[in-house]
Amino acid sequence: MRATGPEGPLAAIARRLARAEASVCLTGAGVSAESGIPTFRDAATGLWSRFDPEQLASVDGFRNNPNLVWRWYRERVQAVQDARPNPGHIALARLARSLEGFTTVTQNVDDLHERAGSADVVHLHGRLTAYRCLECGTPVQLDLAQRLAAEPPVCAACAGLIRPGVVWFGELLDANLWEQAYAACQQADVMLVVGTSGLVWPAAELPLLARRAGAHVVEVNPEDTELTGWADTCVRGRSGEILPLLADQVERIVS
Ligand code: BV8
Ligand code: ZN
Repeated sequence: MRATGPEGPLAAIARRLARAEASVCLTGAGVSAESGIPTFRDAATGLWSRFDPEQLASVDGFRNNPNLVWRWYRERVQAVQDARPNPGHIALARLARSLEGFTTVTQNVDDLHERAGSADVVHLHGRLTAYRCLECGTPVQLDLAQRLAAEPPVCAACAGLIRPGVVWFGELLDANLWEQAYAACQQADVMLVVGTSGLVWPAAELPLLARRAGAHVVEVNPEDTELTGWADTCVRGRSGEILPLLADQVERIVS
């Protein structure tokens, strides 16, 4: 079912969520867009608009030009530092408090879900706050000054370069996190898919898995995406506008 305005299907989605035994939300860069964090594919401001993802978000890219890749991440660390959770992040934390068995899975590496109050967020693609040695894998804690340094620090144990703890293209996702996300989608009665173009695999497979396991899949996005075909309901609009309305409706039912 497609809907143009947010007021249409939200009551029906809220009722589904309220009676669901388990529900899951998959978010992408779009949920952080209204916090001022550029998405990847927005032509004008998109992070990729100036660079090729393989050139930046990959081991080879980092090995070939560590300072360029480090500075790209430094830009994002600063942007996230300056950003605040938007009403969309806050609404997802509200839903998690109102509903039994609500799991938040994100492709984002920022911590805006956590800063909005979401707990146990499954970060499929890692986090900007985690760092480790490219060579020996030793995890390192970096303070903000170190994360904003002009060049990557080096490992105390082996003098290898320190890299961001994110999943780069061509790298495997953490098996445990993938298992958590997979299980949440298999068990979900309702799946919200918010702010993702559905272009990056295997995360893009999750809505399909949920649907095949019987979930009602809801897409929240201003435009059609690769995942629109798998959605039962499409709510066209910005997450910062739609999700608070949905959380209001759910809170009215469950309170
Ligand atoms: C892997 C961390 C096994 C780093 C990221 C199968 C088919 C095709 C390709 C592959 C495949 N399997 C593997 C691949 C290769 C690759 C891949 O998928 N490539 C793509 C480009 C085709 N996948 C991998 O390499 C994965 N690893 O599969 O391992 C393996 C191992 C070896 C060899 C083969 C396989 C690892 C992928 C992880 C990459 N790391 N991030 C970093 O962040 O720098 S991906 C990165 O891009 C993000 O994490 C995110 O996942 C993705 C961006 O996607 P979105 O979040 O959707 O953002 P986007 O800008 O695209 O869209 C924004 C959306 O928001 C839009 O729809 C827009 O309309 C909407 N929006 C805008 N404003 C709002 C809004 N929505 C709501 N409200 C708003 N206000
Ligand atoms: Zn090392």
